[in-house]
Amino acid sequence: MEVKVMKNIMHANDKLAEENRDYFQKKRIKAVNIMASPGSGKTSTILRLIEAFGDKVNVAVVEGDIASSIDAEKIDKLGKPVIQINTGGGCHLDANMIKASVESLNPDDGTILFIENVGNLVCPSSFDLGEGIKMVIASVPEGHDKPYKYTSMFELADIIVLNKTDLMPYIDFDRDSFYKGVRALNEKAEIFEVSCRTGEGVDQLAQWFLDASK
Ligand SMILES: Nc1nc2c(ncn2[C@@H]2O[C@H](COP(=O)(O)OP(=O)(O)OP(=O)(O)O)[C@@H](O)[C@H]2O)c(=O)[nH]1
Ligand SMILES: [Mg+2]
Repeated sequence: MEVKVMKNIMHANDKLAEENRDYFQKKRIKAVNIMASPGSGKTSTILRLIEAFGDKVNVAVVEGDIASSIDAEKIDKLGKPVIQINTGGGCHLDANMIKASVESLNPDDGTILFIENVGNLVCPSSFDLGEGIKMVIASVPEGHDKPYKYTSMFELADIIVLNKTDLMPYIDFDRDSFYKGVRALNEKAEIFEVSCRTGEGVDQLAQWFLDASK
């Protein structure tokens, strides 16, 4: 019985995700589902990318958190359209939440829509939002073993960002092991190393998004 209920939930979500995907395609909106641990640098990466894009592309943001509007306020300060979703305990966003957010944001054609999912490396990977790009952010202080432990995240990613590279000298992070773990699951994902603190690597990441949104 329990399994049946879960299947129904997933079916309903997938149906709405398909509707979102159609809408994004019609409007040439690049929706980016950003998945990562709490504190890995999801919001920092969005802020850096907005800065790097300048006026080259329209950006809108959906912020997902269990509580608070802290992240949305940071985006708002840069003058970009943003909606904060509070899941009230839920560990992931779903397609219905994105549908409602997009109806309210009404992004222009060609917008890059960043969707910051709730911080964790498990639940968000199971829920299709209708996005065109899945971005996973890992950060140096989390350790190089994350791809070995949280496989589905890394398996599904179109793009992987390794953030906080400025901390590399202080952390026992084995870069080769990290890459090996990622590549065992996912041969195709683009991997970028960045530091949102120093800005290193951000321009290359921004260019990837500009190319992807053409
Ligand atoms: N040293 C260093 N700190 C960083 C970097 N990127 C982000 N931080 C810091 O890491 C902390 C968390 O960054 P956020 O961008 O808020 O992380 P998040 O993934 O959005 O966090 P949640 O929304 O709470 O899940 C902040 O104190 C940032 O200043 C980086 O490249 N280097
Ligand atoms: Mg955040």
